[in-house]
Amino acid sequence: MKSSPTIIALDARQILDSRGRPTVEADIRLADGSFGRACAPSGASTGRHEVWELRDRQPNRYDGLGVLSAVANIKGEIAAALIGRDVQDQEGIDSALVALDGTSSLKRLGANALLAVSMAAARAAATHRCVPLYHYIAELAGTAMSMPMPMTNILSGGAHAGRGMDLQDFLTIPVGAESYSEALEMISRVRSAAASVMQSENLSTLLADEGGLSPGYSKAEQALTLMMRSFEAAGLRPGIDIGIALDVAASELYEDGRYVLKGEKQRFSGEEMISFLAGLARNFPIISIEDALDQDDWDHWRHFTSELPNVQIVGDDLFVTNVDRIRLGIDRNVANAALIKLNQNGTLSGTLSAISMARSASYATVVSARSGETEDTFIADLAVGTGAGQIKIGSVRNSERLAKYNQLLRIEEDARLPFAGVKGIRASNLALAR
Ligand code: 2PG
Ligand code: MG
Repeated sequence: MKSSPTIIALDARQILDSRGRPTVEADIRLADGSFGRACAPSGASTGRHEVWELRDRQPNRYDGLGVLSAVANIKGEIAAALIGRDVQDQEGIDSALVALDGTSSLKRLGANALLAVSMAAARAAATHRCVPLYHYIAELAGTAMSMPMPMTNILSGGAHAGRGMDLQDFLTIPVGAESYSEALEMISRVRSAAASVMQSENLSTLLADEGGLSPGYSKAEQALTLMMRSFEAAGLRPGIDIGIALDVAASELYEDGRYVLKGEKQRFSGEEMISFLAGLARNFPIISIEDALDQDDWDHWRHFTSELPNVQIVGDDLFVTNVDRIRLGIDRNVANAALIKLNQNGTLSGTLSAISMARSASYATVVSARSGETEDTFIADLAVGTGAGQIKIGSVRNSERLAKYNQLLRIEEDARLPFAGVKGIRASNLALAR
C-alpha cells in the first residue's frame, strides 16, 4: 500500500487570482504520500461555448464571484467519486468527473472544480512516478516534447484594459530566436522598449490585466506603429527577428451582426472587418491573427481564412478547446491554428484530445493562459509535454505570468529539448521573410 498510486484524499479551497477574484485550488493526496496541487485560471473575454465556471452569486461576498460552492463540490461529491482510484488513470478520472457532473457544459459541479482536480491528479501522478510534469504529460499525449515559441502581449486593449483600444492584444513573436531563453530575452527587450517609447510621449505606462501596456490609442494603426518603434528601439528587425500577432477578440465587438470598433469610429460588416484586418496585415509584419471574427460567424471566418493564406489564423472563442468545434473548423476550412486553454475544456484529457484533433489536420496549437491567472505553472509543462509549438502567457510582467516564463527556463535547462522556433507557426509568409 505504501507505494500505491491510489487517491486517498482530496481537498480544496478558495484562493484569489491575479485580478483579486476568487478561484479554485485543489489538492490530491496518494497512499504513497505523493501530493498534487493545482489552480483553475479564469478568463474575461470568455467565449459563449466555453464550459461553465461555477460562481456562488452571493452579492455580499466578492461581488458574487465566490467559488465556495465549487470548493464544496470537490470536498463532497468529487472526493467521494475519486477516492480509491488509481491516479495514473488520467482518462478514467477525467471521464468519471465529466460523467459525475452530467451536463454538457459542466455546469452542475463547475468546470473550475473539475479542472483543478484533473490538473492536480496529473501532478500527483507525476510525483508518484518521480518524473517532471511535462514528462508525464508527454506520456499521456504520446507526443514528442519541445520548447514552445512564445507569443507575448506588449499592448492591451479590450476587456483586459478597460476597453481602452478596440483590439484586445498586440503581441510579438521573436521569429529569429534560436532558443526559448533567447526568445524571452528578445521579448523582454521589446516590452521595455515599448514602455520607454510610451514614456517619451508622456503616455501612461500602467499595466493592464496581463501585464501589457495600454496606450489607449483610438486606432489599431497607431498601436502597430508603436510596436514597430519598439522593435526599432530594441534593435530588432521587423519580419526577420521579430513579428507581430493580434488577438482581436472580435466576439467582444460583435453587436447585432456588426463589428463595433468605437476607437476606429466604425460599425463594420463581416466583409468590412475582413478588409480592415487584411489591410493591417498588408502594412505591418503580422504573422498571426486570433479571433478576427465573432465566435459564431462561420461564413466570414471561412472567407477570412482564404483571404489571408499566409497568416496564422487562430481560433480561440471560436474553438473553445473543444474537439467538436475544432472538427467543424477543419471540415469548413476555417482557421489553421487553435488556441488551447484548459479551462475552456474542463479536463486535461479533454484538452489533450482537442490538441490531437487540431494536429490531425496540421493545425498549429498555441497553449494559452487566461487573463485571470494564478502562480500555477501547469501550462508551461503542458506546452512542453504536448510539443504544442507555441505558448501565449501574457506580458513579461507580473508574477502570475513570470511564474510560467520562468518554469520554461527551468525546463529548458533540465531537459535540453529542441526549440520549436518558427516551425510550429502556420504562417507561410514567415518562410518568405526569412
Ligand atoms: C484570450 C485570453 C488571454 P481571456 O482572449 O486569448 O489573452 O483572454 O482569458 O480574458 O479570455
Ligand atoms: Mg483570445
